[in-house]
Amino acid sequence: MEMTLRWYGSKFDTVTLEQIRQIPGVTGVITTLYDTQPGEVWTRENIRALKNEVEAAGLNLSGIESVNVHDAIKTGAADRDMYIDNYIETLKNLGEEGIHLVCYNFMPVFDWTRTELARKREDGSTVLAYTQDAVDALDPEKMFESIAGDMNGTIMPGWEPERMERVKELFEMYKEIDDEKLFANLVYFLERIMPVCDEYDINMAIHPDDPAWSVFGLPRIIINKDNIVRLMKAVDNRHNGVTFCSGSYGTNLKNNLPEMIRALEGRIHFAHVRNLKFHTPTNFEESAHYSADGTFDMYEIMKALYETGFTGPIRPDHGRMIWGEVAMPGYGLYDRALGASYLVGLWEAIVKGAERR
Ligand code: DNO
Repeated sequence: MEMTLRWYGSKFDTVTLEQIRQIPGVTGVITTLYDTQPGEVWTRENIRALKNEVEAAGLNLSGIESVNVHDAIKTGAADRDMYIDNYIETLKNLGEEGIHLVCYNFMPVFDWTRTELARKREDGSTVLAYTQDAVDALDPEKMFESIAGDMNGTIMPGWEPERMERVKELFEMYKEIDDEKLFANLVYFLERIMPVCDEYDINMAIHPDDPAWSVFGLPRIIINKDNIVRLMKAVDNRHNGVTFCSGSYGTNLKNNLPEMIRALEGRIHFAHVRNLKFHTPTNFEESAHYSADGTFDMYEIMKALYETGFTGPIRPDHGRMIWGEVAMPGYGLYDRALGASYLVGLWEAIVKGAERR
């Protein structure tokens, strides 16, 4: 396991590489080329520049989150092969530059969805939160405005203004797409990219849908054990793998997280580990990472990763906003640093406990 933090690049992040390097146990960052649009080919020069910048700060570039998948691929449009060719070119360039982990998602229109970005908790911290009632009351086209007001002047991945300007058009594109078609389009995409992943040893790691159910009537497929195991079998190649995100799969309380980790043994290449606090099954907020602050048993999650031989990067995920920090909601320094330290501590205890037995 390698502990990492997500970093948005010097142009977009309030957190610096120098700060990240000072978090005990954190040796790498997960990042992306934030200036690119889905469908564009990433050049080797740009990839190398990013890598050099990270390495000059004494950190590893441990993986990319995300190389986003163009909607033409997700909807299986007539021009999808051209976009898949571009994706393959990007993977090849990443491979040539020595990068072996790519996180992506296959969510239609909206990436992760929250209804509040600054819900106040009892201790005065603020957190991202979700209530189904708020989603049900909202016109999807207004979703962006409702999110944008709370972004603290930052641009949040998945909620880029260029993308949100096209919401109407995007909904139109997905009109005929149901879960089965989306699944078939995902399999088609994976089958086409596997040869380049095999050649360059690139682990593809699909991020689950967040929340793990359909929003605004859109299809959502990466939501539970059965579906993700089905995907692993449909394209049965180790390079077709998973980003295990406890906070996303965990939105559905029916998902047993340690059990899912065990069912995905050997296919989890990347883990996002965070906790949620539920008020009702469809009203939850993102708590501190610490088990007792939320609903999940973080020890059991880390132990399942350890026991299944997980060796990839882990990152703490969305943190609370604490100590007066102003940053991208969920992506400040302080609470993610606390989360990373806590997870590193759990891991040390698990490893030593196992070694002494
Ligand atoms: C939210 C993130 C997601 C994730 C993408 C992966 O904070 O977990 O935006 O990065 O869905 O492609």
